[in-house]
Formats: sequence, C-alpha cells, structure tokens
Amino acid sequence: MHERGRGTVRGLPEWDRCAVMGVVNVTPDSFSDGGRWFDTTAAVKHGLDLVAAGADLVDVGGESTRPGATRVDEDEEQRRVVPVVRGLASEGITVSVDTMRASVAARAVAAGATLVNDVSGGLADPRMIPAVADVDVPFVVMHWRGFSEDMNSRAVYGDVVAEVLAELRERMDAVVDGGVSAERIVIDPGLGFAKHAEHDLALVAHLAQLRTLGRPLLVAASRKRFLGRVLAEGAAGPPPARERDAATAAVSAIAAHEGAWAVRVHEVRATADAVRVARAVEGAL
Ligand code: PMM
Repeated sequence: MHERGRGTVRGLPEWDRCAVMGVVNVTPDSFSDGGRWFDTTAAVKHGLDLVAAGADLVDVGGESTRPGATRVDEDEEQRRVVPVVRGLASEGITVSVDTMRASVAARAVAAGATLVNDVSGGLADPRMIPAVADVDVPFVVMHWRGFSEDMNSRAVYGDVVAEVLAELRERMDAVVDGGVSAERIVIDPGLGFAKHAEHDLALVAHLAQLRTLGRPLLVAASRKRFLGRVLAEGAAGPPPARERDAATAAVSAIAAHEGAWAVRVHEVRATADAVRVARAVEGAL
C-alpha cells in the first residue's frame, strides 16, 4: 500500500500489508501475559508459535511496563532477553528487542535482533541513542512521559493528538541529531503510556494525523486497559487481559486500514486475519 504511504524501514523486510509483530514477554509480571513464557525454552517456542500463527516479526522484552511496575535489574533483564533473541534469530526470525536500556539493546543486536523497540524513545537511558546509532539498526520511537511507576499522573492533555504529535516530532529530531538515520525510525503513539482510555481512543481515531510525521507507524493496542474499558460498557466490569483479543484484532483492522506499518499483538492469529482483510479491502478500492 505504498500509494497510501505505509512506509518502509531501512534494514527490515518489506511487507505488502500492515506487518504483525508478535509479543514474547519474558517476565514474571507483564501486564497481559506475564509469567507464561518466563523460561528461555518456553519463550523461544512461544515465539516460533507466533510466527507459525502469522507473525512477521517477534518483539522480545524482559521488563514489564504495565502501569505501576517497578524496574527490573539490568543483569536480570539481559539474562531474560538475550538467549531468547538468539534462539529466535537463529531460526531466521526477524526479532525486535523491547528495552529501555542501551546495554540490553546492544547485546540483543549482537545476538541477532534487527530492531530496537524502546518505549521511552531514548529518554530513559542517555546511552540508548548513541548505542543504536553505533549498531545502525531500526529504532522504534514511542511517545512516553515517564516510567510506569507514576505515568498515570502524567496523563494530562489539552489536545492529546496535537501534544503526542509534537512530542513525537521532538523525539524524532533528538534521535536523528543523535546519529540515528531517519530512514531507520518507526513511530508509535504509546497507547496506555501516560494515557487514559479517552486519550488512547482519540489517538486510534486520528492515526492518519500521526502518519503526517512521515515515518512508518507501529500501533500496540493489544489487551490494553482502554479495550477493557470499552468492553466493560454494559458488562459487569472490564474482562481480564486475555479476553481482549477480539477487541485487539478490531483495532488491528482499523490500524491497518489507516496505514499503520505494523501492529504489536500478543495473540497473532486473529490479527493476521485482520491485516489480510484490510489489504484485500484496500486492493478493492
Ligand atoms: N506496550 C507495551 C510494551 N512494549 N512497545 C511499543 N513499541 N509500543 C507499546 O505500546 C508497547 C511496547 C506494554 O504492553 P505489554 O506489557 O502488554 O506487552
């Protein structure tokens, strides 16, 4: 869908539709699937299963960023992430590393990761941007206002879309000034990070505006609180995270239709179908 400008990322394969990024959280306490893949062998197998289900790339993370989470120790994060990255990369899978630490990013890249996904957009670790520039791999710049411990207090916006756009533009400039080539950048609105449900929904409603930043867009709505809030309407309360996959796939279809470059999801199958339906519909335009 080049005519709609999905965009390409130098150093990554080109897909003819919105790509599907499957999530492997190697954490005991992740927001939505924590504890299930907290072992190298199980985590690698889970990544392979995600690819078999239709994932184009796999995002491996060792630190939970759910609201209120405290930080994991650096050595522990490396121990969790690096062997899983190595195991998946050695199977020929395109692997992304989800980390806010330059040291973990560098080791994961040495182990075969080809994309660094930093939810802080390079803000959490001053060594991150130079490290990414040095290894010269693609970099996800997500909208972020602070660590998970107290991020909800930063969810204050006048115009969330305009502010996220402006803050992302600032981060993109800083990343490029730091030596990362612009063609390597992917942007991400950071759904659920210092955002309440109404902010997340407004961002999903205005993905086209984020596309004006001129870089490929990653959308990560999977199982997040705002979907719980949407599904809670008329029900007894929000369903647990693992019961939000159909809602996640609905966002995947919307995001793909709006020109997202990739969607990041825990349950791949339904989203793999959603992005294919979006491509077929675009093809019929
Ligand atoms: N969200 C989480 C983790 N990593 N990475 C990007 N680029 N964007 C996100 O929104 C994002 C992320 C938190 O979700 P999880 O704990 O359910 O994986």
